[in-house]
Amino acid sequence: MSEMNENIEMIEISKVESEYGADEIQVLEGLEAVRKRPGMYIGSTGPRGLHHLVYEIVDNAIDEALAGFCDKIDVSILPGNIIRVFDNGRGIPVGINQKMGIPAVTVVFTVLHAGGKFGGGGYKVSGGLHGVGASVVNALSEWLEVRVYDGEFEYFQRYERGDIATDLQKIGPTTKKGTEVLFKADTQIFKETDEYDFNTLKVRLREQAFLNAGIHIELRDERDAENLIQKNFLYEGGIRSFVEYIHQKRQISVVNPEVIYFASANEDDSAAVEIAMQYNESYNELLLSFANNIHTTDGGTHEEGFKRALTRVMNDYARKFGKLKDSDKNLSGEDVREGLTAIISVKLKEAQFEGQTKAKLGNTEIRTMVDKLISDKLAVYLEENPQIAKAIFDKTLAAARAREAARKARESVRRKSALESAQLPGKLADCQSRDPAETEIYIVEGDSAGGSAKGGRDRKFQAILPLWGKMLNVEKSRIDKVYGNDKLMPVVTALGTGLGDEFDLTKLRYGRVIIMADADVDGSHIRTLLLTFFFRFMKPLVEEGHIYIAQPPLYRITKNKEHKYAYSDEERDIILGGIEGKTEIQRYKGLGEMDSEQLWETTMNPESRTMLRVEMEDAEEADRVFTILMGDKVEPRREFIEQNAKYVQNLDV
Ligand code: TTJ
Repeated sequence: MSEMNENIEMIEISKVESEYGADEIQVLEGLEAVRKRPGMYIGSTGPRGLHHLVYEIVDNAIDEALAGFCDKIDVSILPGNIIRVFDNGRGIPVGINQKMGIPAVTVVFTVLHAGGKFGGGGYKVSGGLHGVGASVVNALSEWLEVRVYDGEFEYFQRYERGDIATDLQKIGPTTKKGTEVLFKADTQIFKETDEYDFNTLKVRLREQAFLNAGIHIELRDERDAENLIQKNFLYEGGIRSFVEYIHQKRQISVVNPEVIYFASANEDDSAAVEIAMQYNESYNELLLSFANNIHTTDGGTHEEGFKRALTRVMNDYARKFGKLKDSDKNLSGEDVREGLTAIISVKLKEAQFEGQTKAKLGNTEIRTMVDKLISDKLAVYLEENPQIAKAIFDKTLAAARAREAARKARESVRRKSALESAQLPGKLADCQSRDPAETEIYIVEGDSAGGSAKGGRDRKFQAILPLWGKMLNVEKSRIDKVYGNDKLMPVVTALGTGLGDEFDLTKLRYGRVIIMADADVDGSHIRTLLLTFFFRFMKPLVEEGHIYIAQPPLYRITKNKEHKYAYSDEERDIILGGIEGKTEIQRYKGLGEMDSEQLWETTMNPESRTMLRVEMEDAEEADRVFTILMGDKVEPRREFIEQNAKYVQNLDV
């Protein structure tokens, strides 16, 4: 202990104090901008922005791992929602940065847009380029502490709301190596919440571990001392493991047993491409693309190159080996991607992100590079593995035939509806207004509930469509089945948008589409069916927040002919606790038990009702959820129900 104390010395910065003071003013101005307009730097000050802080810091540690100097990253949520990130790399340099005249580590945390690239090293390709940097996190933290261990000494500095609170201190000798950052998000900025969601961090860090093969990321939730949670992610297989994981998680059988994997780098190592792909028995395509470890949700040149080359290689092969006859049409892009899960990960020096959300890759050289990789390698792979090629082509050719059948079905429906002059379904009780800004349609299961809804609605803006007919499990169906389905077609006609490739949101006849079903197993089934259907074939409806779930009450509590309604067991108990004397409790088993007036009052009147808006935080996650919901396995369905609250957010409309 005493030995340690002798070694503690303050870093001498008095010499540069005056210069430093001048720099400081500049620095403060820089970070003030972040605090003034946090949204510009982290997107939002809601939960998303809050979690972004963690990603931003972790990105720096991943950079160090990509540079080859670190193989373990620890991320912990500590009590009080303090985040700790540690990497066992070289440690952020503590020497005086020539340009700024202050320690490099201080520059990293106090100068806007300073990356982690100081002095030698220089990464070939680096992630984190999208990052807005550690200084932004610092600016938006009530406090942030950094500890650097360079194998000889430990250093420490603390900041408060971006300001230097303690100058860089040399704490004492150490044999440890690495960088540790602790920070507490500032509740003056994150007014909505400062609480981290373990699952959100888990999903993101797992993804990063898949994208960076061999990096060990450990996530711990230490907020509840009695219930410590820990997850470890380390995938030697990288994105191959990612594809395997997706199929395992969704419990879909695969067509080619081994994930197909190709990789290449260009000559000067300024760009690298990796692709992992595997076909499965479903009809869904899942293409995930990343540039510098950033999920490019809007695709871009890497996806374009992949799709173009895949379609070409598959057609060339099909022609060469007689899978297609001369008279057959070419396979379409959709055909060759049906049931395909593919991950494309590119890393490049100067990634250009385009579009409104900056989630689309723009570098044109990447299109060529990905195209070439697939052209070179996939053709060879298929020729060398004829068994696998056969399994894949059986599937692809079936997809092509089904698409042709769907086209015919669609045309026949069109012809019919042209004859019937696009008649609305007979059972639809339409509303008077034609303005989607105010109209809503209730899709109601069951004829008696439909009757009550028709009687109780405000016909000016509320339309009612009772559902009847046979259930179709859309998860297991292609679009051609939908055209012939007597339960779903009235929904399609009533909404007016068309579906699939032809979906047109501007034709939507009602601004709110409200699913109203019983709070029992059958009701839950119809809700799931409709949600899956909307997700699969009318995705923008979900994305743009047009889908709602009505919330009918579970109980009616009566005292002296006065009624109160409870929408949960909890609410029932609260109401009962506040009433003295004799009460009568009715448990509603179905919507049909309510008369028109009750249904209006409890569930349909915008003044008094509560509805859930279906949110699609993340299409990919939602897709997974829907797949699991409609699968046959019981376990993942239970898991979904436990997490359900995440996707459906409470909303008073
Ligand atoms: C830069 O080049 C010289 C050796 O150190 C390199 C560096 O900056 N490494 C580094 C930074 N490792 N870890 C970080 C880092 C880790 C965390 C958790 C947070 C931040 C901002 C940086």
